[in-house]
Amino acid sequence: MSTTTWTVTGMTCEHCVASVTEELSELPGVENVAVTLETGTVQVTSAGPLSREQVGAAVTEAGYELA
Ligand SMILES: [Cu+2]
Repeated sequence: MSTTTWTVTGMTCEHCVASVTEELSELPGVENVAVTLETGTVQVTSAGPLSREQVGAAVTEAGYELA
């Protein structure tokens, strides 16, 4: 199990949180996604480590950017 905290720029409301959570949840092995809107951070727990490219692509897909 691997847990990594990423910083995402551009999230402003619960809709943003839902979009990012949905896209990140689709990555292989992801078991939990916890977004903290106040700090713009996303904690992703997955079966194995995820690359910055994978996470970045999912965040971009949602319409935001990895810091
Ligand atoms: Cu929003």
